[in-house]
Amino acid sequence: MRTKYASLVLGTLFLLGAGCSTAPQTTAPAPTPAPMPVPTTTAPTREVEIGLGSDGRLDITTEPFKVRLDSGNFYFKPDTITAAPGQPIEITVDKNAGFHTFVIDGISLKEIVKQDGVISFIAPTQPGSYEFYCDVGSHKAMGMKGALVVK
Ligand SMILES: [Cu+2]
Repeated sequence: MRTKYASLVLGTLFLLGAGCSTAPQTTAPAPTPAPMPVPTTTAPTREVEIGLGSDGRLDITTEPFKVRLDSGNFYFKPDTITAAPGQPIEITVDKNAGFHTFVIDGISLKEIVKQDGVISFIAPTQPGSYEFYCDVGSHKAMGMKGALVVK
């Protein structure tokens, strides 16, 4: 009984629908198809550092820039390190006397300087001069500072 009633309703709906189709049709614009999902590739990614070279052209640098550093009371030698934007930098501490740190605020770098230790970081992508210094006591005021020049 219940099934019969349901089929009757469906039949009525069908008839109503058929009736509608005989009415003059308005040409509605076809709905725009949904954009196809772009398949994600699972190709292995390789990280590269990208910056603008001094000539303004795209410069891709992957080789770390190696620096040998002397850290003493109270100096860093050299006191200027020049690197390309986004270039990996690898500082090997050749000599260290006393307890010192190597800090660059602009990139939140703070490392304890150790004899024969390596300080690795990525140069900022924004060209400019970034101060590096030792934040122990008044070492910075006594001369333990320098500049990382990114250009
Ligand atoms: Cu120091």
